[in-house]
Amino acid sequence: MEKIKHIAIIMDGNGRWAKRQLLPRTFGHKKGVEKVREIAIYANDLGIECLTLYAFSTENWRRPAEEVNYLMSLPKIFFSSYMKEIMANNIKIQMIGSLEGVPAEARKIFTDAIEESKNNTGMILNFAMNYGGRAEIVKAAQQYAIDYSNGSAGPLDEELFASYLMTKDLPEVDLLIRTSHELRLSNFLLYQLAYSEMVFTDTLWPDFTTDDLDDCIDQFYHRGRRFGGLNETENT
Ligand code: V0D
Repeated sequence: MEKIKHIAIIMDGNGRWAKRQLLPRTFGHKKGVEKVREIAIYANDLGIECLTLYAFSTENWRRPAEEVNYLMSLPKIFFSSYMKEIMANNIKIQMIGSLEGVPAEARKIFTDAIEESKNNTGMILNFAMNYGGRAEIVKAAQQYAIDYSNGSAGPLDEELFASYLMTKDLPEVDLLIRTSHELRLSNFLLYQLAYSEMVFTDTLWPDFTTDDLDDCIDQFYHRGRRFGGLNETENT
């Protein structure tokens, strides 16, 4: 079985976790940030090439202003607490989606972290920020149409189309994990998840541990991925 290169996680359940402890939702997000550190360091130690985290969706803007403001303060909390450790672990920060609408301070913290870590050669810690899968596909189609009409692109196939996506330089997503028992994709990585294994766990993101990540990875290796073809035990 081929090695896992790319894991994507929808980090759901921070609000629910806080509610259960009768704490404000922001406490759940704060705890969620600590989990980003723990899981990223661990995934890098495992030799995972890329970890994509769905941090903030285009739909999250509709939450109460107070919560959105708090979410916008998280990059500062995260990078001021952990950037040293990220650098010491040779982790490279990247993002997909857009920083449009993000307050200037948060945007700068993010772009500085990307710049500072750009020569690191360990795991890519890729934040999906303001990301929407349909918007990504539409944008790719628009850009291809422009390139085709001015002669700079040839006929379209799957590989060429993938080169118009924001994940163009990343390995295929092998495993998608969604925490907090929501069984939806919520407009995340629609094109990229075509052949991914998916693990949905009841664990809330602030409770998610390195053991839970091991469990998800075990599930991946215990499912024979067939890409629609036949595997070794099913070839008669
Ligand atoms: C903690 C899921 C938004 C659980 C959601 C970098 C993990 C909340 C952002 C964010 C985090 C805001 C502005 C920006 C980039 C990202 C974010 C982190 C964690 C750590 F420019 N939510 N969020 N960033 N969490």
